[in-house]
Amino acid sequence: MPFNTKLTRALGIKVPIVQGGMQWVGYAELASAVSNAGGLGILTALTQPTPEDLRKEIRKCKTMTKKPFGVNITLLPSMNAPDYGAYAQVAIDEGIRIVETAGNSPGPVIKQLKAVGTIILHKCTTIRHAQSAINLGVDFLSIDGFECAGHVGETDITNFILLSRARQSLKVPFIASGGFADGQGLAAALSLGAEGINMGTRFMCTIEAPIHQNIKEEIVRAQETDTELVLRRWKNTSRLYKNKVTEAAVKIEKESKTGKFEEVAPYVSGKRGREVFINGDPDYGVWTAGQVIGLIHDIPSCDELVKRIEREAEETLNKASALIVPASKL
Ligand code: FMN
Repeated sequence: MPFNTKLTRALGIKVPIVQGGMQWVGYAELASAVSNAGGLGILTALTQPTPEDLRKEIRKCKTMTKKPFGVNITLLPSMNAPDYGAYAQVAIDEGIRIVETAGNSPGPVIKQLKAVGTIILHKCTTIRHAQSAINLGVDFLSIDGFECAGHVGETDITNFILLSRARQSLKVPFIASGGFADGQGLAAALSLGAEGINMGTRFMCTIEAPIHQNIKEEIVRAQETDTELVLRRWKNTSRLYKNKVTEAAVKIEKESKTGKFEEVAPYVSGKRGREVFINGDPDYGVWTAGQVIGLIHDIPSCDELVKRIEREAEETLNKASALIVPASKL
């Protein structure tokens, strides 16, 4: 039976599963496959070198799916910040109705998008940030627990607490992000009050994810202990796949007398991280992955994966409700 949540209704999707924006992974191939499977696929704006390239990618994605898909705009601290407004304008001009925002000071971009009625899913790792985003008028929060891949924030609160805090205190619907890979997880998220889930690492390990096969096989081999937190010293903590490069970066982070970011910068270079996905060498640079990596044991198509999660979630919720029996049957 189909799911019917605030998320599925607002986005016009069948299954309450969002594929989170992923730098160097969120191309049309993956986003269209997730949307065709009944979830929400998302293109990552900043994976495209310019706003015009994003326009081309959106047009390409439209040829690959007739279903809704979204665009992620991530605002990160940077010396030479990209022109976020121009990326957002391209999304608007191309008729994108759903945008996932993440990062610092999203106010101006959210204002620009809301002015034309775009549905905004905003990612946050604390309830305080969620409340600020609500004041900006976002439609859904995407609550990112400490288990998640990428920017985990600085408070280290896992989803078991964070989701219930969201349920208790937020006036806007939310989805659960970080640590989800199966239908049992979706059922748990719905039970905690979420309207759906967001997955990153799990979607990297699908047939359609446009990354090297070796990296997908590395994900299948990896365990939940194989991620590492980097850049905590600079309050920009990222959960990355633990490899030779993250180990070297963390060593410098711990031992540096100066605490200058320049010392660690070459190790965490985004360019080398991108190369990992192209050349398939997991030790070539840093790449993002969540603790959920320990729950991933195969490389299915997006369609197979989404159908499986849907089926497992339904079975799990049915099994759970069968645990409640009339007192007369005990
Ligand atoms: N989130 C963003 O908002 N912007 C990004 O550019 C971004 N890049 C990511 C790249 C990779 C390879 C991965 C795995 C995740 C990335 N994320 C990014 C986070 C995901 O959108 C999602 O929130 C996260 O993966 C959820 O945790 P999970 O991996 O446990 O499912």
